Amino acid sequence: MSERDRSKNQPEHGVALQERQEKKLKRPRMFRVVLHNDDYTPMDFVVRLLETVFHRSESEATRIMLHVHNHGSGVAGIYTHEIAETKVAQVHLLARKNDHPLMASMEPEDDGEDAE
Ligand code: TYC
Repeated sequence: MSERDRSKNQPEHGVALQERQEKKLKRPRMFRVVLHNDDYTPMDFVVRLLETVFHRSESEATRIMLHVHNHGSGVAGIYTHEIAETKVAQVHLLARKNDHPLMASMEPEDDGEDAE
């Protein structure tokens, strides 16, 4: 049983309880930003994009690019809905500006809660 599950059954106190009850604090839903392979976008363009838009190190960026190249798609990063949307838009803008067909999409992360 996870720490989070255990803590559900235990009394909270002080500010934590008050915030949870009054402000309904919940973890935001998170979304994977997925890059898709194509035959034309240069590998070094994808690596630079992973470094600049997704703040990946050169070795992480290279690993992710090669994963996409070899498997068809791969996760560039995991963000809240608004940030994921912005990242997808940035990928498409940068790609089109440079005449590359690179595609990105977003998909919901499992929230880790059991089914009701
Ligand atoms: N397959 C591309 C090539 O061989 C490289 C590439 C990698 C393209 C990842 C898109 O999301 C991508 N030049």
